Amino acid sequence: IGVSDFPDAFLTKRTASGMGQMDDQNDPVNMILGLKNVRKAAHNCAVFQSGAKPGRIVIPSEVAIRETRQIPFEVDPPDHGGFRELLNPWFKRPLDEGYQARLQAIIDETIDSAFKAESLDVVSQFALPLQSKALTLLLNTSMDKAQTWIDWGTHVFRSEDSDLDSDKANILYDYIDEQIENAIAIPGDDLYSVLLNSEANGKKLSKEEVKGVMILTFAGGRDTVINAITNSIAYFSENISDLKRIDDEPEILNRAVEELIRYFSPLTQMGRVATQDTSVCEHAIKADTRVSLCWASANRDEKVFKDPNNVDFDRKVNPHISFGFSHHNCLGATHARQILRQLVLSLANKVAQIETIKADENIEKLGDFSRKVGFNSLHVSFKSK
Ligand code: HEM
Ligand code: EMZ
Repeated sequence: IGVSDFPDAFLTKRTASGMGQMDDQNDPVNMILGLKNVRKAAHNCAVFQSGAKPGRIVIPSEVAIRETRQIPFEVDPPDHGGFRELLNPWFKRPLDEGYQARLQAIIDETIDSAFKAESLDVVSQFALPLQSKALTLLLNTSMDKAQTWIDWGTHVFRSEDSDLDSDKANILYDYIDEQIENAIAIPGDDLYSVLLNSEANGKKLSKEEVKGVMILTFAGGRDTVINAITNSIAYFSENISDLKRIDDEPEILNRAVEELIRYFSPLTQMGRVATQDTSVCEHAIKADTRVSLCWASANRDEKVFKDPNNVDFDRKVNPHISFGFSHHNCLGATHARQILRQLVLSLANKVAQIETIKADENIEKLGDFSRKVGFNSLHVSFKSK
């Protein structure tokens, strides 16, 4: 199959019963596969909670390697709302002109160095550095911090050898502790300092709470963004006419990016813990067991999307839930969308051709399901116009 194909792993189960099952570290997960039911469960946070034990709603569960609660991700309403109120304005900064100009400089530099190389691995030499440099804007820290983050590799909790790498996770925790101490000693205008001097729900944030926000900011926006960038480049390598079309009709840019994000669904699923016996799709769910909201399956739901397996930049109505739905919808979506919009437009302006040389697909094993989520490496050669 071509590098730009991202098959729907959930079709059979979704159409047969609307539910799937997988085991994760001897803790079963009932996967909700249809869009309507995923939305309903995401909205019903009293029955399907996020604030169980830290790490339990992640699949694979991170209970064994993480004690710090990620904020606002592992907090339920009403406290969740107080944290969002504090964080929302900061995470909307990508809409500022100055932010976009600085992001453009990072993107231009990344594309120009790709033209200079005869070939390169998009994951490690394009998407990872771009994601890390762009993150300095979101945190409002200096650009020289990016190199440390690039050296951590694609995922901060997973490595080549292990899905749950506590040594790797500890590097991130220690780094954040150190940055928090620095911000206490010499306060600045970065996210650490701002959070250390803020209140949510009527209380000053503790160091542990600031750490919880920062772990999430590093972890949540990392492999998701890297996969979205890499997969878009894989797509355009086999569909260069779609890139030309964006150059000719830039007014379709935002619609095109939403369609790519729907099609790739960079975050496959996220869990919840049932607070009581309940049911989904006539399927019994026991109290204190996990369900998953399977965004990737919902985004191919044939009841909602016509020809769901086609990338269609003319799709006018596109209610995808790649960034989640309801209370916990993605706080980093403004930043992620801004990177993808500016990147895709710049590629459309500058690139004549992208030739794929070698691809190593990243296949997630989810019980009986196998899902292509991105690439471990993707070697390409860029030709400029
Ligand atoms: C939440 C996807 C990029 C930070 C979520 C959720 C999804 C998601 C599906 C909902 C989780 C749930 O309901 O349990 C994505 C995708 C991204 C992306 C597909 C890239 C294409 C980012 C970035 C950041 C970020 C760049 C920040 C650096 C967060 C945070 C939450 C979240 C903080 C939790 C919000 C809350 O609990 O209120 N994301 N994300 N994400 N994401 Fe993202
Ligand atoms: C968690 C998660 C957040 C988790 C919205 O998603 O992203 C995963 O990649 C991390 O492993 O800890 O931050």
